[in-house]
Amino acid sequence: MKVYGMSRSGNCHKVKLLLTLLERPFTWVEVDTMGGATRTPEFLAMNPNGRVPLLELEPGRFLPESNAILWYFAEGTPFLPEDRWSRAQVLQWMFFEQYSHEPYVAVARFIFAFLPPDHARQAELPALRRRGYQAFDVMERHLAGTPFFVGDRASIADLALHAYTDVAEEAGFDLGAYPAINAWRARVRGIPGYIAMPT
Ligand SMILES: N[C@@H](CCC(=O)N[C@@H](CS)C(=O)NCC(=O)O)C(=O)O
Repeated sequence: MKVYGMSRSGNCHKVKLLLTLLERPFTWVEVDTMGGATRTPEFLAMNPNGRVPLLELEPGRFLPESNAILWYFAEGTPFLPEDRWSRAQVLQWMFFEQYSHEPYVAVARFIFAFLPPDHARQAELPALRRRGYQAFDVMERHLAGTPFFVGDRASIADLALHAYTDVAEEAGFDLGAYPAINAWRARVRGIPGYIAMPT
């Protein structure tokens, strides 16, 4: 199977990390997103939404959306609990990641670390960071009372939220005032087999 991705994308790294932790063999196809490779007719035929990560499970069978891919592979593994309530909580945090965290933290990182310093989009940074800190406040409050997002072992909710949180400094965030988040960051990094996203 193939994963089309960009190595410095947190959304893509989540998938690489889970497959690595599960020791599932896969071929990584590096996609030049900055060069427009996700918007070619060939790529849009695989994912009409023009984004990575994109799983090609077998020739011609595609699944986009990082968290959907995580869910697919986590099923039946320790990274997805079995009971219904815990599974709903895993989804709760994965939706939080995609709606209240990634659109601010990941986009701030993209603008700050990938675009030229004089780019017009730099003006978006203060608002993005404000919303990013709001997401970190929510995470801090939750993690003050639990080692992982759902229960006492790492799930795909942790992998989803860790991806961009662990590189938040690249977006200009200062996480010094978030001790519970920092302890959790270290806990996730300590999962046997963990690989970090290239900086
Ligand atoms: N909700 C999607 C977001 C994917 C996404 O935004 N991918 C970016 C890289 S992080 C991308 O492919 N950008 C290239 C483009 O928009 O053409 C997911 O979680 O997979």
